[in-house]
Amino acid sequence: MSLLSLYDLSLVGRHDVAALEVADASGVSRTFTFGDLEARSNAWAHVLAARGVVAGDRLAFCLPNRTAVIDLWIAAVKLAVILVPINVLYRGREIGHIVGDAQPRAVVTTADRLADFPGVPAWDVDLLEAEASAAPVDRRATRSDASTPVALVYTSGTTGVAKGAVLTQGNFAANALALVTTWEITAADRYLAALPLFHVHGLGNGVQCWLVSGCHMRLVERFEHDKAVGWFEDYAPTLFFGVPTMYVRLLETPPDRAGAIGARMRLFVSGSAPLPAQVLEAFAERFGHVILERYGMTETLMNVSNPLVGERRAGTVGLPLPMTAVRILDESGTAVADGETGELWVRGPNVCDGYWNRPDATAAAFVEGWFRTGDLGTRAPDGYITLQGRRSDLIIAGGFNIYPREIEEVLTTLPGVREAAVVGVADPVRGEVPVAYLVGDGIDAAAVEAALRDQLASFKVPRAFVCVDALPRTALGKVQKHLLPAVDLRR
Ligand code: MCA
Ligand code: AMP
Repeated sequence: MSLLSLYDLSLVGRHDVAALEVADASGVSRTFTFGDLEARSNAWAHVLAARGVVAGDRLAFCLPNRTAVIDLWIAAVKLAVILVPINVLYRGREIGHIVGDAQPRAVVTTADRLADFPGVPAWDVDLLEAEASAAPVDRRATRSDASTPVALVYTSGTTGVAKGAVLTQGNFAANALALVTTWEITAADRYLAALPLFHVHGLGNGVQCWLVSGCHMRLVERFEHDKAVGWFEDYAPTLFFGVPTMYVRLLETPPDRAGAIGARMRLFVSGSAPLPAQVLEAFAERFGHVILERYGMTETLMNVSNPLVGERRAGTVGLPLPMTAVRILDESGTAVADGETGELWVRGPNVCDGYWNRPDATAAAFVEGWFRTGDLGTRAPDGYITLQGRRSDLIIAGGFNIYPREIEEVLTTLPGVREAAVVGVADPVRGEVPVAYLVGDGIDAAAVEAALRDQLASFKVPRAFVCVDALPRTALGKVQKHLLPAVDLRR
């Protein structure tokens, strides 16, 4: 429980200050002050209320990064509405699950995707924007506090079924205050926002640190590795948050240009997936900055971070953030000794209250106020925490999470496929990519791939399909994925 609500923190007293620059798809740049954003979000609040949206309603969005996501977010805070972000890469099956579970009042999306949300009203974002441009701009606010839910963010469980983490205004406020303090983000910073706003890395860390610090933000529609260097040169950011894949891509920058970018930067932060030590080292060599790695989860926002001042230790995620407590426990719930591996349990005002509609999953994940992360780690005698993998077989590709079980379930519905096992294979750019092993008769790999592309987000489609006679199993029938034949995925 936190004493702070997001509503109290955002947009206070900086109305004349330049806040945001957004390049639309045609490359035309628009700029806004915090006062503009206050007025725009008020107008959006009027528009949504006129369409019947009330406090406590869920309202989904499936949008690339654009100003409307910011307007929607601030308007949702003002109306005490619960936003449900949907990954733009999701397809029918993934969308159907989220919409069925969250029961949103509507989904805000682009005109080309209006037909992708059966059973729920789909609202064209351009129409809403046009309505907002003619709406009143006086503040229309519903009383809310730290305990008011503001986002329902779906994250896959070990069962392959995504669960909605109910995140409150207090969770986001506490997270932003911890990060702004720890990473010393001030109004003088310039933040280049290239992370998708449908995940908490971009939304919780990026947008909230921007609003709370009052710094300047440039929002791009999505990270495009062939344009990224140009953005750094043109915008001259001081702050960048990314996933390891983005840093791997940035290593392609010629040394002289990388050096010039590094000279103007203050801080590069990485998270969402492990940052390989050699990437950290190569990046330091090229850009003159040691990337600051931190660790978080959708359910908890950020938990642990390397320090701004002091050693940023390669391969570790650093020390618990202010207000967050971390315990490392063995299977029996006893604290392990320094250097021993155990599961990370966390507690703090950043941690969500539970899962939407899932009292069973909530009860399993929360024990006496502590959240069981499912991540395994060790603590060094000086406090630095190193992640050592997970209790489940989560695959992280480019910072997007993939649960093998979900892909295996789809695979076994396809003609000829009797059994399937999906594993993560190391990839130099994405970190890991999925590979499928199939048992069956007359399997047509191209048809299997096409069927998966139709049903699942593109990053979940296995990079290779390997037919095997049988899956290696234990005496109890559990698939021994580590015994599957290796596959060479050289690019
Ligand atoms: C990727 N693609 C996208 C997007 N991102 N399409 C639309 N919008 C996007 N935002 C698609 C591409 O069309 C392409 O599809 C494929 O993904 C790879 O694209 P490519 O340009 O080759 O990208 P890349 O250079 O490999 O980089 C991928 C990426 C992306 C931009 C790094 O993976 C990404 O945005 N990752 C961030 C994920 C994230 O924010 N995670 C945070 C989760 P096709 O395959 O069909 O060609 S929150 C979390 O984990 C916790 C809380 C934490 O700790 O942060
Ligand atoms: P999500 O379900 O998208 O919130 O992903 C959260 C998971 O990403 C965590 O439980 C970790 O397994 C992983 N993760 C986040 N940050 C890091 C990091 N710095 N290093 C390794 N894994 C990470």
